[in-house]
Amino acid sequence: MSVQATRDDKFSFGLWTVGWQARDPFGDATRPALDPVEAVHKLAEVGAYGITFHDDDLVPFGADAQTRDGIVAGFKKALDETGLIVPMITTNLFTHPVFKDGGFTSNDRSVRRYALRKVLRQMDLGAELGAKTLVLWGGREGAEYDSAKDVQAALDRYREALNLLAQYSEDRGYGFRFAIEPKPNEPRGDILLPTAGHAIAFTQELDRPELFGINPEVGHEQMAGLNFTQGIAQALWHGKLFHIDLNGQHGPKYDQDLVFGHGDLLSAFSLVDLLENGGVDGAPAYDGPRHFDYKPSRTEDFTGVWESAKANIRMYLLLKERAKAFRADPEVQEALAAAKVAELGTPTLNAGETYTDLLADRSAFEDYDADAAGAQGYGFVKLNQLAIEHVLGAR
Ligand SMILES: [Mn+2]
Repeated sequence: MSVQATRDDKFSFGLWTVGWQARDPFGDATRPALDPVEAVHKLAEVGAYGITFHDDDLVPFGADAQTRDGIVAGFKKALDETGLIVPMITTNLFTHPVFKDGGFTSNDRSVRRYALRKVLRQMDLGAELGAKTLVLWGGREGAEYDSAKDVQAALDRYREALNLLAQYSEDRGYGFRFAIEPKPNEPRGDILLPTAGHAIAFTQELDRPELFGINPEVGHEQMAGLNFTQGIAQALWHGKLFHIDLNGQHGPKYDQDLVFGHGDLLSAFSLVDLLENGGVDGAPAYDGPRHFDYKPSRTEDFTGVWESAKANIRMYLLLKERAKAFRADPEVQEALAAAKVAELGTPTLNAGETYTDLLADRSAFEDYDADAAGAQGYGFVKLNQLAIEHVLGAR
């Protein structure tokens, strides 16, 4: 099947994904460092429209000003040459040992002040490159031991930090929107704001809640045993899906960061169906970057790295095509109708109906045949079988 990415597909990759040297807790790097300029050119070739990065992905931690300026200039030149954009930036508050107890929520106040300065500096660079979204992955914000962290105080400090970032963006006219990326654990034993739901609730406590949403990642929610598609649907419902990280994961275990669709394929299908067809009248429900945050497996050389980058894009486009075919199939439409899927869109009360009217409606209760309603079949299995047959290309 021929599927070709265009800029309108808005595929983007983190510099840290294709640039991952494949160090893991048990083994050394299996690949050399990747020049960010080469990453820009290669990603443009495979069909990406954007590249994203942590400050330290582009400029090594602690580099002097002259080195930094030279690297940034080279990177900008590559962006100009390829037309790639930087839709999102993020800050590394996890690699250096200074952050071993977190950035914004370290028990050590001087670390928290340093973390804020590091993010403000990355916001300056991001704004210069036209980025509109700042992702906040607080991988070190957490604890291994309940006695070691006052979680309520940590949330106060988290809020203090995020309010400051929003104020800075407003005062400088940067126009950032902020997307919190939840993860339940790894590298910390337990991470603060562990799921999409926790993070959405937290945004409501900020000074400017409308500037804060989430950046859910497939594998992170699945590590917690949660249904990713359902989490995305709720984020959309709250107006909080500011960004999305696509990858693959096989259930609750270490963070696998596989190619999108190489983990739970059926969940990937329902996710793409939601993103592409779940809006009003079947329009896309989400128009932001389709951002791949995966890791090319440690077994791969650079040929494998670029094959895996292409695989992410191809998986998304194939699933998009499969979802369109699913929606267009008359038998699926019949099964959807039999399953009353659209009926859930009808309000439970009539327009203007009050509880007094409901209490007066004998057909709703006194004369209602609950046994007959309880005996009906919904036909959900048949509908799901049709979905899977479309995923398999059997229809
Ligand atoms: Mn991520």
